[in-house]
Order: sequence, then C-alpha cells, then structure tokens
Amino acid sequence: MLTKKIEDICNRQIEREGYSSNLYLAMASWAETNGFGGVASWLYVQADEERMHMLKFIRYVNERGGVAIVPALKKPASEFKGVEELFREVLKHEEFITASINEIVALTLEEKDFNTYNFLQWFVSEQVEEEASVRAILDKVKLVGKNNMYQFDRDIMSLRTSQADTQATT
Ligand code: OFO
Repeated sequence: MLTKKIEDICNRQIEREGYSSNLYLAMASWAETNGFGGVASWLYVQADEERMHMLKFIRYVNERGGVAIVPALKKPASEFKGVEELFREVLKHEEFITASINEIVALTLEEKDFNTYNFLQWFVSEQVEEEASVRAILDKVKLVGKNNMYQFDRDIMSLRTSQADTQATT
C-alpha cells in the first residue's frame, strides 16, 4: 500500500510524463510541417515512449492500492525557433524530469518504501540514456550548423530506425 505522500508524488509524475508526451508531439508536429521529417519521426517515437512512461506509473499506483489520476494536460508551445533550439528544450525538459524522478527516489527512502524505490530504478537508468542521446543529438546539430540541416535530418531518421532495429532484436 502506498503512503499518501508517495501516491501524490507519483500522480504528479503521471502528469509530468503525460506532458512530456504532449510536448514531444507538439515538437514533432512542428518539425513535420517545417520540412524536418527525420526530426519529426524521432520525436513521434519519443512521444510514444513518454506515454508508455505515464502508463507505467498509472499501472504501478493502481497495483499498489493507490488511485492514479489521469490529468488534464497543459498546452505545449506550437512554434519553435529552429532545430537546435528545439533540442535544447528537449534536454532542459529531460533534466527537469531526471530531477523529478530523483525527488521521488529520495522520498521513497525517507518513507522506507522500498518497493517504489525498486520500481523507480528503471526510470533512473532510462533518464541517463535519454539525456545522453539528446546530448549526442545536440552535439551533432551544432556540428552541422544551418548549412547541412538536410543531412542531419536524414541522420536522425536513421538513428531511430537503427534503435528500433536493435530493440526488435533484443
Ligand atoms: Fe523522457 O523520460 Fe519520461 O519523461
């Protein structure tokens, strides 16, 4: 059984994961309508992953005797200055999510809720991977500059395709 504090903070995280999904959807839609098909497909997949993160929390809260609340979501921006700025925002958002997950981990230790602590370990590793992959994309986008955005867009598309291939074979 979850304590009220853990239930509440997990519900806060459900809202944050849902917002992440919407934010990346908005970014994907912007990229798609601005000629960046590769960036759009990377973001659409990311949006799906965030939804899956939200679902993981929903299922967990309910399974542990709490009540998961499906939140209303804040409307994300629909305009972005450019691809580099967009990925800077993605990184900033992921760092915020990492801090948010760490806060829950800290609370589970305070509350001696080792089941939730365990459940969160998947998210702790996931955040390390997500931040690293966004940093790698940002490095790449800085290297190519504005001149070779077409090639960058192709590259990022193949990045997702190869990730999907690896996941499918593991
Ligand atoms: Fe980006 O990992 Fe969930 O939010």
